[in-house]
Amino acid sequence: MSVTLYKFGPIMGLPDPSPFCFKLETYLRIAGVEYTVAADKGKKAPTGKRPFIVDEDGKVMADSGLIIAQLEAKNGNPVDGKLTLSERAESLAFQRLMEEHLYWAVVYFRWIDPTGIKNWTPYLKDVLGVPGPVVALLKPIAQRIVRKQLAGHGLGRHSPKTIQDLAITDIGALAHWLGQREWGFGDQPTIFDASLAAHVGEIVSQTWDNPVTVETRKHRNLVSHFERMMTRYYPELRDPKSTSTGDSA
Ligand SMILES: N[C@@H](CCC(=O)N[C@@H](CS)C(=O)NCC(=O)O)C(=O)O
Repeated sequence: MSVTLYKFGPIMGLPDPSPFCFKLETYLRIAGVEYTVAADKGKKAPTGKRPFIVDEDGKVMADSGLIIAQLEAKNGNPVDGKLTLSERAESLAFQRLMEEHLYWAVVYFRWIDPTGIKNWTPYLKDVLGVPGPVVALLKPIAQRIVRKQLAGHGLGRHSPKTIQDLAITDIGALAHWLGQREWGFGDQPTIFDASLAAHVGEIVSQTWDNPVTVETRKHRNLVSHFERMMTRYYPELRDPKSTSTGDSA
């Protein structure tokens, strides 16, 4: 089985600026699902969000979590199959923490925080897949949309300091829970690890600092986990001479 993956594209030493694209691609690599990254950047996602995939039968699937659930079911649960129901519940709860809460703080610090948007702007050409002059037109529109999304979520109604503190609290909980374990559950990475590496990676690989990046980098266990995942699943990004894209462990 081979699928076509629609994502944004590599940036800041990461496979993608979106933690959802990063998580899904990592899952594909953990599970050994063959995939190609779509060259066509313009194709619209059914939900309007990336990632999405098209399978061999032309079936379009959207949302990283739903795609992973479908691929897991189809292939006999190769990645999370060994987890107990209680472990799956923990994994899900932490993914929700990262994806439905921590993620939005990162969005705030990229798109709205004045230092963030200043440093984020040079990447927009690649992220949005448009020429430089179009970025100038799209940036205020994108910022307006993001502001609305943050207000709708609720996080954006807080002060920058509160958003920062909430994000740091999430990171602290993740760090405390992971402790000195190599992986979230057992002796192999699972979907939880794909999600953790993606969210921590987006923060610690950011090319500019803010209190959230600074505090996150202090959690050496989270940084080491991210680096372990990168070394194992993205050797080509760690060592540009390597061309492998699979599990190199
Ligand atoms: N729950 C979705 C979230 C995907 C998502 O939020 N993608 C963002 C990038 S990080 C996106 O495509 N945003 C474009 C937009 O909102 O217009 C998933 O897990 O795939």
